[in-house]
Amino acid sequence: MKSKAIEILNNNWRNGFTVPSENLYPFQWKWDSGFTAIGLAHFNMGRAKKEISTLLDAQWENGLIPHIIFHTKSDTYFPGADFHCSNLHPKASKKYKSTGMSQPPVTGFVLQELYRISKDKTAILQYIESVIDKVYKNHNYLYENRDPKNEGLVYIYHNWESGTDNSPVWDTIFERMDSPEFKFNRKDTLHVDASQRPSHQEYNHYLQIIEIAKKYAYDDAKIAKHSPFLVQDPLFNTVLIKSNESLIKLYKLIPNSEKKIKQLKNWQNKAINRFNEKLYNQELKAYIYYDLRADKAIKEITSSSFAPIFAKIPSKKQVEELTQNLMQNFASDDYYLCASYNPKSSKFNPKKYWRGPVWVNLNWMLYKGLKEYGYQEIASQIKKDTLEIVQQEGFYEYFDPRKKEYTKPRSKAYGGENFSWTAALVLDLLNEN
Ligand code: 9WN
Repeated sequence: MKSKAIEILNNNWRNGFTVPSENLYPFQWKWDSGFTAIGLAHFNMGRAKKEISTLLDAQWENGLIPHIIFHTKSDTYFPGADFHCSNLHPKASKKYKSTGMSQPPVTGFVLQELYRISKDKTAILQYIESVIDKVYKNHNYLYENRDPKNEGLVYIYHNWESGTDNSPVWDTIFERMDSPEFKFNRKDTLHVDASQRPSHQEYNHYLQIIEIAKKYAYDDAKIAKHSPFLVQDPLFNTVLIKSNESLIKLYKLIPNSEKKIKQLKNWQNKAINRFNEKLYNQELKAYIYYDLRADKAIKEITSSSFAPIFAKIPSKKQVEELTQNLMQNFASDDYYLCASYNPKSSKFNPKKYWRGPVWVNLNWMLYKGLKEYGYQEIASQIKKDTLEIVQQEGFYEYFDPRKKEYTKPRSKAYGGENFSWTAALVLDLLNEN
């Protein structure tokens, strides 16, 4: 399994960065890049560093790190750079074409992972010193521009920023939108069966939000005022909090960092308090989402509802409730952990992208968090489930959570094949003692 994972990462390497999956995703994606670097670090630290440096090189002058960096031309993906027109923003990268949105800010905790994995702590710390301020600048951008009410929680303005693109959570937002019918050719469904991808109507909404952002030249304050999609997402905020914590730990190893540590701690305290106040739902015993445009909570349980375990956000009581919820509703004898959407809901679809399938990056985060809290048994089950489905089906993008499907001969793995973060994170799990 290890050698296959390395082979995939080698094949997906493109002279400076890794594509998530050949043809389906032919560019560099922000959170993919971070997860992939963790895998690369196990066999080629130079490449792991280069992956992160390339990503950070595309940072905008205002601190935003874009969700896609279009390094090369490719006609196998839509929408490309020509649709996004991110150069409408005066501080967009002049060097690279990119989207005008971001993705979960994984880079901070990824640097800490590189430090953990590296055998040469002096060399890796030297590297971290050379890039860490860019990551800090990215967090500063998020708190200064994505938190209009100064709550300590940042918003996302597009479902693609969440990374969990077509989660049923966004349905109520799209129902309120009156998006036009765009004329475009889907490219994703040339590579993957349409039953596993978002619908055409969903794409109309995705494109419409971008059109609105373009109308305001990707200005954050105007987006906050006018975007139909404006959400405090538990996963995005969890990742930011986890990365804050990592930056604090790493800056402690770097001289003259007191001011930044102080600022990070301020962000962190405020964020964790508000997160628990606003996003923990006592009745559902899970973290939920907040729709800032409608000014109300979206009470849905997804794998992101458990993600705060990764950043030590829940109290002991909350983590106990969360794990009970996870085991009762998402595990049982019938499902592999962890479905991306509540399997007991009528909208659960075990094949369709973020509406049900298991994703390895979410499993990896849950595994790490549960271990830290001392929930060794559940953590081990997540690791075992992850390795079992990949072993049986291959390094796919997402997997069917229904165990009984695995007794049948046809494929239970969906989306892109030879998927980079699946390979990278499996490699990390396999290299653990
Ligand atoms: C849009 C690259 C990305 C992941 C996302 C995943 C999918 C893109 C798409 O692929 O999204 O960003 O075109 O469907 O949902 O999490 O980063 O792997």
